[in-house]
Amino acid sequence: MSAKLYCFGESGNAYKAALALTLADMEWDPVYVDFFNGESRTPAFRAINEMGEVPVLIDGDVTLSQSGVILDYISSKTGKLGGRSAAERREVLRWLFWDNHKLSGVAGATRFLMNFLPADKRPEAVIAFNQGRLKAAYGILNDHLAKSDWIVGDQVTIADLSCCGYLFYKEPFGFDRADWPNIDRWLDQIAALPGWKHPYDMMPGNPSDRA
Ligand SMILES: N[C@@H](CCC(=O)N[C@@H](CS)C(=O)NCC(=O)O)C(=O)O
Repeated sequence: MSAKLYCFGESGNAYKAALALTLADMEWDPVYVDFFNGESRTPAFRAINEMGEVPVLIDGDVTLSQSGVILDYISSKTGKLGGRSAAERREVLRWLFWDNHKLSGVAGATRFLMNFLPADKRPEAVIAFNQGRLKAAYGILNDHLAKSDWIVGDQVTIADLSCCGYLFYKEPFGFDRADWPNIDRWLDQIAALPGWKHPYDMMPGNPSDRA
C-alpha cells in the first residue's frame, strides 16, 4: 500500500519528505492540503495532526508529523539516506535539528511573509531581522560544504534533504545561490540525483494556482 503524504507544493518542509520518499524508492501519493484557504487549521486536519502542520505522513498504521521525524522514519524503514554508522546517524540528527531551528524554520517563515502575505501586511522589520539570521545560517552551511561534498559522510543523507528544503524555490526570501558557491554546487549535486524534481513538479499546489 502506498504511503500518503499530506502536502502542498509551496511547503519546503513537505518537499523534504516528498524528496526522501522518492529517493528512497518508497511508493507514495500526495494528499493536497489547501493551506492557503486554512485547511491546516480545520478540526478535520487537527484530527490528523494536533500540531496543525504540514507535512503529515501516513504509512499503514503509522502517522507522523515533523519533517525531521518523517525523514528519520523513511531512512530507518528503507535503510537508505541515513548515514553509514551510529556516529554518522547522530551527525545527521545534529544537522536536522539545526536546519529546523536556524535554516528552514526561518526561511519558510520569511518566504511566507515576503511572498504569500498581501504587500500591505508584510512586517518589514521582522523580514530584515530574519534575513540577518538566514545570512548567518547560509554562511555556516556554505563553510561546512567547503569541507565535504555532502553534509554528513560521503553520500547523500536526509540531512541534505532537510537543509535543501527551501533552497530550490525561486520566490525571494534573501537567498541568492550566486552568493554561496558551495551551497550552489551542493544544490546542483542534489538536483542531479536520479528521481529529483523541483518541489512544484513533485507535489500539487503552485503559486500560479492563486494568480
Ligand atoms: N518543524 C515542522 C514545521 C512544519 C511547518 O511549519 N509547516 C508549515 C507549512 S510549510 C505549516 O503547516 N504551518 C502551519 C502553521 O504554522 O499554522 C516540520 O519540519 O515539519
